[in-house]
Amino acid sequence: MIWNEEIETMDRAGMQKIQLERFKETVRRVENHPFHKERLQKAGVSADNIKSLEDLQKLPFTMKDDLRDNYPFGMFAVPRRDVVRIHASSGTTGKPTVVGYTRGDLENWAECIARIATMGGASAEDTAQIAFGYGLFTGAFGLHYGLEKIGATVVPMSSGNTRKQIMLMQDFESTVLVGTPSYALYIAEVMDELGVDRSTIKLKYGLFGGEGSTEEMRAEIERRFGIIATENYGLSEVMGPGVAGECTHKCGMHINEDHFIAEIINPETGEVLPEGETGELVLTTISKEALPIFRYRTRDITSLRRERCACGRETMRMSKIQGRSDDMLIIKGVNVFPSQVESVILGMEHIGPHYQLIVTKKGFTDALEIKVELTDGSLLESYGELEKTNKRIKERLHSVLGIDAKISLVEPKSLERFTGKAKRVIDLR
Ligand code: DLL
Repeated sequence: MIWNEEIETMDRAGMQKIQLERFKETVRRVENHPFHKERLQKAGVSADNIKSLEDLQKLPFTMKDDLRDNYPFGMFAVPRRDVVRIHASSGTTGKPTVVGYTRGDLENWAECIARIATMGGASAEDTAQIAFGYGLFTGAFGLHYGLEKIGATVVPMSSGNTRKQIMLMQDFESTVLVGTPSYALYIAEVMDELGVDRSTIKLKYGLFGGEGSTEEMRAEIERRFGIIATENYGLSEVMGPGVAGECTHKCGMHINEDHFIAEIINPETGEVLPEGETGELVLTTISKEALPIFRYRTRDITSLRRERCACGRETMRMSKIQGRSDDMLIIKGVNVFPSQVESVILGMEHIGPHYQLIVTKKGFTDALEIKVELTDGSLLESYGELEKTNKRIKERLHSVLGIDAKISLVEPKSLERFTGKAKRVIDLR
């Protein structure tokens, strides 16, 4: 099923026409906004002189700091009375990043999610249990209204309270689970602990996002629940979830291109890269009223491609996020993304899908320790087996990533579990 056939299967020329019109409209709306005015003038860009989508490249990037510097509402481009919702992303230090929505923005948001939910298999027949945290985070409210729009029965369970989560999943016969992949995995684990009979769980689809996950992690989640798991992507600064999502063919996330223009840049030089190359995703909103943003540097590393998908959609697709440019660890000069480590350890015998990376500095040298959870605690009693497992992980990491790491095999269920976004890297340098 395709939610918005006209838009999602529109040919390139048609889509680019919409993009150009909306880009111009967005520029027109902010030409007198203090933050944008100066930047547009400096770049020599005005709504009247934009000729093609390439003109976007004349504009400077917008960074997270721009939002922080204008805390809380300085980036809003409409009068406060027109803002009907506010969200914020927590951030690790200091003030949160605040984002706002007009009524029109909320309608577009629900539309974007309706498309993504439909792509991922959901329909009016489904009961969707939302296990993202409700609150300032965009995840829960974002998915909520889009799922309601398609007519699904929404269960606003929120994150946490895992036993109740499972009970309601059984009693309400939820067919769609919405949350982070790491929380899904945790729910599956608690189901096992409680000895829940799989036939009492009616789940068919999982709509997961908010954090990265590898194909190996997806396979594990699909196997444990017996569902089709798709992922979706977004970030609060440009909307929240709803930027892009996978269809059930699972070959890249379809970007809602009539609302966002995507570019890929070299994160070091800022140069725009040709299609297909891997780099940092940069997003421009072309329908947002309350908080329009030009060329927002997401820090997320991905690549874009355009071929028509087997599902019939023509929209540009982005590959799985390989990591965030600010998450990339440089260990003894080698670039390492936590997702690469996840790919290496998942699927290995005796090893569960839970791990933690600890980076330290000894003198001038970086050291990486990877704590990996065993699936079977009895292995801890067999020194020989432990050594063998340890050696296998070490060798595989070395051959795939070219780095040496200390591997610590730890007891089952001893590493932290997450009900929201997982934090798997501790950098103590
Ligand atoms: O996480 C929005 C969202 C909620 C998307 C629920 C999808 C589902 P923020 O809290 O602002 O917003 O965090 C945005 O999360 O820049 C990525 O680094 C990461 N992220 C989100 N989705 C994915 C994904 C929401 N599918 C940041 N894969 C982004 C990898 C993701 N990373």
